[in-house]
Amino acid sequence: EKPLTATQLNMASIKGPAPAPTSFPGAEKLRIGIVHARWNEECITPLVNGCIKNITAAGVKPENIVVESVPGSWELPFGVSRLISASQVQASSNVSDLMGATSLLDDSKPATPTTTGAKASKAALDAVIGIGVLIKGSTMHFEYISESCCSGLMRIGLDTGVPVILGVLTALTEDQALERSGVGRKGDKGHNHGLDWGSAAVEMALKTNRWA
Ligand code: DLZ
Repeated sequence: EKPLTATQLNMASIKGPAPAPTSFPGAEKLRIGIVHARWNEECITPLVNGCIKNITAAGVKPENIVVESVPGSWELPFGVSRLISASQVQASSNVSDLMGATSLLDDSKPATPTTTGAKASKAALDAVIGIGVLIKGSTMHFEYISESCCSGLMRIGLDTGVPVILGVLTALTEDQALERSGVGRKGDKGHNHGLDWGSAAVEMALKTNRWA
């Protein structure tokens, strides 16, 4: 029997993950970090929101999603690395001042402590997503930043044992980036890859805890 074609399956492309698990028992105990670059904000905002949508849909509490920003994708590995180690230090102390999801894309607000005091320590982050959008220009910047950023994020995951999700679009054109952010152009919104990154973070966090 012949397999169904992509058209018969009503899919525009064969690319992308097969459906993620639909139930995530234990997700309510997880803490997930998101570090996003601010370059190409038209794509960054829906990508971050897509992540948050699927992380909370999986059962993670909104107050357990920490969102921080860095200037550009070059700074993502540093930001992710520091966020992981800060969360681990805070988990072993009694102060917690990592910002909650309400700080999304609003660096004008000071970092307000979510909780303070003797019982305030929070669990360390179980997974972190690094989100950036790189769009090829006319110089070699794109190649250098893409390679360094992706290999840096991979290294942090392997070195720390905390899953790091690659939420970096390396697009050759603006249209490619918009399509992959669920924004699109000319009526076709494409697909928001942030949704997949959110699910991947929860899945990997749960599996890492199980494999500990
Ligand atoms: C400089 C730069 C350029 C040209 N393009 C992008 C981009 O498309 N996406 C992105 O996230 N960041 C870009 N940056 C900024 C660098 O990542 C970095 O923030 C600066 O070089 C400062 O270190």
